[in-house]
Amino acid sequence: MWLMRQAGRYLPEYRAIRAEAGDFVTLCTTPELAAEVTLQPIRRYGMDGAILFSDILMVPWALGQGLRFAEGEGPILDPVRDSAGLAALNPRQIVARVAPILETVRRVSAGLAAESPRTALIGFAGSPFTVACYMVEGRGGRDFAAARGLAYADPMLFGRLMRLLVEATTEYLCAQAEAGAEALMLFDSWAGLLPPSQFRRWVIEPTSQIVRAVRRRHPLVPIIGFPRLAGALLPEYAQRTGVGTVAMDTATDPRWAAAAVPREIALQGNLDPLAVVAGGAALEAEARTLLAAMRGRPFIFNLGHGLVPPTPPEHVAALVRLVRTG
Ligand code: 1CP
Repeated sequence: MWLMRQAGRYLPEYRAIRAEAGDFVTLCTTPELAAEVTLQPIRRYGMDGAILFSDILMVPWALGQGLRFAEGEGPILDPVRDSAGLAALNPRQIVARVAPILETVRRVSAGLAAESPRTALIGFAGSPFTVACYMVEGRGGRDFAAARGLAYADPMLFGRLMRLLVEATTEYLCAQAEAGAEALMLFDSWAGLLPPSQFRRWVIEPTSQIVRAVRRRHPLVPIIGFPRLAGALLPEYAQRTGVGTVAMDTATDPRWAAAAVPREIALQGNLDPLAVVAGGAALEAEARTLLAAMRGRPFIFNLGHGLVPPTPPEHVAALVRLVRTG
């Protein structure tokens, strides 16, 4: 068991370190602070997984794209929309530029060995499509029309951006494994915006390429894929990408997924983060229904999306107790 965004603004000890760091990119690139924030939820709850504290947008940052997080507005990037923008990105320097993040991985790895040796360290990256959404749009959003529009209007250019991201993401994930990450997760938060033909081309295909390339170098590191809002395409994603675990979003019926995804592939998910905000009987009922649906299968208890800032930390503690004791 672990929870997406288990480190973050709902924790007072996170807010204290965040204030000390000043801005979010500084927090992600200061190993001492990022390692501390990664370990905070482990100390509080004893989760089975510690997810590296970083962000999927650190790959565009490492490629040289301008990135900042405006207070209350989310990420702002200098949009990449033409070949000049693409040419300004430098995939060769990726491992050097992410050196502080790899140092965080080494520190967390040492910290877990000392404090919580049974907790697995999970490294991650965004999947190329979701990262491209932010790179082209230049900001967060709901429909990423500029990015999806570019994929139709100039598939050559969009394809070049995707190939660059496949290469950079592969190098980045392998470097995390070499620094001590024991499992890797690919977040494709906006995969569900695509119609099936585009989903196959921009989600399944690049994800399979990354999984194959990472496996060649790290055959034993488990890989979790999260194609959010994939809907009926979830089983196809599970079978064709080669991931060992598929993460279900909140909208997925876990009983359907248990029947549709082959048993050799583990499932992860998918409690509604708002049930954790509510707590009490509602939280307990949802958690029990999920556990019952997953009985007898390899399963990683998690949420269907990240914890939100209004979550009371004691509701997370109650959830951990319930999942542990059944
Ligand atoms: O302190 C703050 O104000 C920053 C809030 C925050 C946090 C805590 C951001 C900005 N990123 C993170 C950490 C983070 N992000 C982690 C590690 C911590 C953990 O899970 O415990 C991970 C794995 C992510 C991944 C991430 N970042 C995703 C994929 C998962 C998802 O939520 O769908 C995405 C889409 C992002 C982009 C991003 N980073 C931050 C924000 C506010 C956003 C969303 C922007 C938007 O689209 O509006």
